[in-house]
Amino acid sequence: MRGIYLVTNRGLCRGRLLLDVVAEAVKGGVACVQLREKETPTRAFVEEALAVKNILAPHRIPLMINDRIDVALACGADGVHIGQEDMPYETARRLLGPKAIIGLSVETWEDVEAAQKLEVDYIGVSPVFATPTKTDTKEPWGLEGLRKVKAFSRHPLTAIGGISEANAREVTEAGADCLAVVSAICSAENPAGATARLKHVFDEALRRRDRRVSRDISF
Ligand code: TZP
Ligand code: MG
Repeated sequence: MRGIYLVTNRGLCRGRLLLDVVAEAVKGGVACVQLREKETPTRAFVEEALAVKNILAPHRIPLMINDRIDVALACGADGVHIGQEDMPYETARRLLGPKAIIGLSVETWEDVEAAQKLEVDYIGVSPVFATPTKTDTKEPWGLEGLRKVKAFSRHPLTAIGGISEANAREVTEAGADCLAVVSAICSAENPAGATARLKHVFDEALRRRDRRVSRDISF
């Protein structure tokens, strides 16, 4: 999976319905959506997840659920994103099965090393930059940290934290296979346009990166 990865935050949608923002992101070409609900009661979370799935499924865009394996199972999501303090990867895999997409946040170098032994589908490099959207984070990786993780890890990288149109190019060049954003889409005046612009910057940077890699291989 490569592209723009929307992580939702209903509080940052400027009073708009989260479902409308998701639908706009789809119009803009989003590659994946993670529903992240920290305070929503379980029943409402499941209902919201089913509604988001209805928007995404016709476009074959994967729906990921943050942290809650039960909600993912209940709504038939494509996968879950787990953090270092959430359910252990092995347990999540056992519950969700071999086809589920499982992403794991890495916040330290030890996390990156430990993830090498796990069959996760991607690691979430978190946070790349400090961000007001989530303040209980560890030290930001920065672009240098992201490059180091890229050189070492066998897993695809989803970069998150402070990513915007202004830095999307350098984050992609540093090794991100997905750019995960909250505010750059949820709080955008035009979420479809914002998604499309991020995707354009990402696609261009990825093309350059792929060309560089194939040049390095052929010489
Ligand atoms: N995990 C690490 S940083 C972050 C999450 C959920 C928030 C990213 O938000 P933004 O607005 O894209 O910086
Ligand atoms: Mg979590």
